[in-house]
Amino acid sequence: MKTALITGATSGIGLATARLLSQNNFALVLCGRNTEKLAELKQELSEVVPVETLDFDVRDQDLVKQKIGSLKEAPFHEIDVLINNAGNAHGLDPIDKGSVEDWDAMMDINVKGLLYVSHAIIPQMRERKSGHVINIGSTAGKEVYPNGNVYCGSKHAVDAITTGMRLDLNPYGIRVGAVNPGLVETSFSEVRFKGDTQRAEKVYQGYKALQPQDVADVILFAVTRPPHVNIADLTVMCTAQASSVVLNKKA
Ligand code: 8X3
Repeated sequence: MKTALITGATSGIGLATARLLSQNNFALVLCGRNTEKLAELKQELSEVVPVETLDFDVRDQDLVKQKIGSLKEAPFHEIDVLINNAGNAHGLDPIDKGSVEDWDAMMDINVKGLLYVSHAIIPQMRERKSGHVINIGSTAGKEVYPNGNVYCGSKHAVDAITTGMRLDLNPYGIRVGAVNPGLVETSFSEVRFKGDTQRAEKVYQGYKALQPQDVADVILFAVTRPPHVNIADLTVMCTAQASSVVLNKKA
């Protein structure tokens, strides 16, 4: 049985991935900020596989280190698969009108948070000369769209960091890849628009967006390939979407 650690496991893509991996015999370390949801999830999924939960904000470097360092018992002490999923968007404003707090949040969570978690786990993978890291990027990491500025910047950083990780960890036989989703119907837009539910709902109206389960299917595929196969970079969009800026709402 392999052990997977998932950040941002209490909602959206992370939650769907946790459920799907539990059905596919992965022991799970589920990480998030919402302790209540983590507890519920532990109760639900530990009926199927061993589950441990860690509550931390990926922005808190010391806490990340401490919580991940507390995983001492089998099967949680060796992380075979790290899924760096925690991330979000704050605001959708032109660069001259953006808020510095929003920029900080996106860079701190999407970029630095991913690095803190990776920093806490990669050494054990290197020591064992095995492991698999999946970073959840975005189509926004491939293409910049109007008003996406800093969010797209953070996801472009994830894209570059994924390549960097793959290069640097190659000597140790550690697989590194990215899954880059386009529009996925989650609380993503509600967070981006700070609880403006109407504006958030509009993002997904008039076409069929990807569902979290669709992305979880892709992640499962990536983490269940034979040892000599590494899905290095995979972009997934809904059929209605041709790029970050071309969306056929009638499709
Ligand atoms: C989420 C997709 O198009 O809102 O990363 O940037 S998009």
